[in-house]
Amino acid sequence: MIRDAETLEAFLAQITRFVDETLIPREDEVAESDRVPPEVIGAMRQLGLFGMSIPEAYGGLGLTMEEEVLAAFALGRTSPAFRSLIGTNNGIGSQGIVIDGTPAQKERWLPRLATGEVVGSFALTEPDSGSDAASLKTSARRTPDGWVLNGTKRYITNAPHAGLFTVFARSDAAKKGAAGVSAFLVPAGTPGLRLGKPDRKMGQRGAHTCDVIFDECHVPDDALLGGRECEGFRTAMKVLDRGRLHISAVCVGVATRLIDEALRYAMDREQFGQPIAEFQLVQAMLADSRTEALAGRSMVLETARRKDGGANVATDAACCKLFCSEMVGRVADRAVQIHGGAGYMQDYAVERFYRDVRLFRIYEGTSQIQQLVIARNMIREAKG
Ligand code: COS
Repeated sequence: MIRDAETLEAFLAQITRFVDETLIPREDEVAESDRVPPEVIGAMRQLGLFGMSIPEAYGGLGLTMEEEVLAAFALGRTSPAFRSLIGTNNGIGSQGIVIDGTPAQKERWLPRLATGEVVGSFALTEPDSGSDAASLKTSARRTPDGWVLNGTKRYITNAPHAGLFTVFARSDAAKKGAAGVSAFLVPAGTPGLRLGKPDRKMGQRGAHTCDVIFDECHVPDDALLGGRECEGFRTAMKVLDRGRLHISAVCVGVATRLIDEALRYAMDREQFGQPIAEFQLVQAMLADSRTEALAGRSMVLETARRKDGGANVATDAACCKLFCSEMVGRVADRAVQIHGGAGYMQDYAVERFYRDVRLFRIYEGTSQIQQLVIARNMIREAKG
């Protein structure tokens, strides 16, 4: 439900201009230096990009899901490292508070997350708990005035920059699996919280992850998200439903960029006396990519609209994440193929994107977890 078409159009045009004029020209620099320049972060803050999904009452733009995916299509046209920086504040790093936070927690954190003054991070994964998120071992022990956290979180996006961590920990050891998990809001700098070394990743240079280690880390009572014990796992799942739709939209945006790169190259590059775009086998790759990107775009928009209408889209968000992340992998592969030897060289953007997009099939739930969620929900619905 787009509330104001004219304002939205102006906002999207602004993002597109920013992507074309500021972000795309600096992609190589970011990949080489492994760092997004501070002035670019400043410009992102100015545009309100950190607070797209945070309600207006707390200083965000309060975009609907449909508006947010349209913005993500536009932002996806550049290096995912830029999007990653604002990704957690719009998604997994803020939505737990938006969905389940107490009024005081919202007041305290959302305005600063919306401006980007604070970067939010989502600490769920652990060394021994990835896809099986409910098996997490980080513990939360009750004290007279709060909780003490112990454990290690792994591959935590934006942890090196984060001012706030939403941490999932087992607060009731007697309850097995998901039932014993609570969520805590832990500010960076809390004694007992420290960061591991930055991870050395395959791609998405400029976006950073690392371990977050809790060693007798004491937090007060009001750090418990929503003030409710043992609700953490459900919160995590709700946050991921929304996040999966956003990531799907980013995949569509990246696919659009890759298709542009492949088409431009195919029209310029001549072999056998003509541009390779004239060859039907190259045309087939271009056409398949365009078709799949359109399918992805359509399913993301449709699901976002249904979510805005109040529907439960857990299954369809998983369908979108499954299809769009796999789709952009195929599109990136074809883009490299169309570039031939050049596609294997770092001088061409497709080489970098090929590595960058690999992560989409893994984080916020692997493709196999999406399949599991979809099929389980189908069976559940059929049973009534
Ligand atoms: N919305 C709200 N609640 C949900 C939910 C959703 N989308 N999905 C599950 N829940 C609830 C369930 O209803 C259940 O609550 P009740 O016991 O009150 O019924 C609880 O959460 C546990 O759910 P479930 O039994 O399905 O948990 P499982 O351990 O069997 O598995 C999967 C859940 C595998 C789906 C989950 O662990 C998962 O998503 N894993 C991937 C994690 C992930 O994406 N990691 C990426 C890192 S974060 S970037």
